[in-house]
Amino acid sequence: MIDLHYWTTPNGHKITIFLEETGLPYKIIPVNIGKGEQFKREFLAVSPNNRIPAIVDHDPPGGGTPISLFESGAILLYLADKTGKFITRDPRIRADVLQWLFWQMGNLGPMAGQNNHFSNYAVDKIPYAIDRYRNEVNRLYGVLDKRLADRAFLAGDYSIADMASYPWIVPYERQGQKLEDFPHLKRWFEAIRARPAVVRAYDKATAINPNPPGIRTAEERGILFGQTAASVERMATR
Ligand SMILES: N[C@@H](CCC(=O)N[C@@H](CS)C(=O)NCC(=O)O)C(=O)O
Repeated sequence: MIDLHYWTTPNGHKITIFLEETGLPYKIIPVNIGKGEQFKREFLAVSPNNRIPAIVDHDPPGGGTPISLFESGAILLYLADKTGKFITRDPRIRADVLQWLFWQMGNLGPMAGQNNHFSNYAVDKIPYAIDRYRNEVNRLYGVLDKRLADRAFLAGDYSIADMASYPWIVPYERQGQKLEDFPHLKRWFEAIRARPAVVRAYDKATAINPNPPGIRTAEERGILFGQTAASVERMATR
């Protein structure tokens, strides 16, 4: 059994998609980041970066004590290696999967996160910051579109590289992007969206948090934005 410390955000969806695709038994432990649950001591013990997702695998390969992991890319890679699914041993294709997985972790995720912050959450609408991140996300969507022009998936067959990027394309409207501008990305997006496991993963999210992402309340803003090194000490009392 895998414990999945999860909230209903793109980085959380990556892992529910994988788990639904493979059928590995798992239990969701909701971590409502708008309420500050990412600062609970028991969560920080598995995720010292106070971010979801994180897992605890109670049945790790080779047995022994449970393995806990944070960082969605590391989790996807661990689970793919554990199951032998959605990654290959073929060294060339494996290298391709890894570079597109790390590309998502280092580029698409962080830039789309900042884009969402400055375009949607920030009270002060700063044109320079909005343009900077919207343009960068536009560039990254273009990189994906080119990559997908002559192949069905990012690296070989459908893999953890696709599972990592897909949830960051779902909110394309909030990202200020038009899928029509990226026909290959659009075809890939629609193919993944139609997968039954992906539908199940997003249905789970809606069941846990029926409120779609929108405006953050003043209390949520206080918890989520403006965190410093002192925040963990201050908040980790719950
Ligand atoms: N690089 C990390 C990023 C995780 C991350 O940013 N998680 C967000 C939700 S998508 C979070 O937990 N935020 C809580 C907070 O900002 O306090 C990963 O991919 O796992």
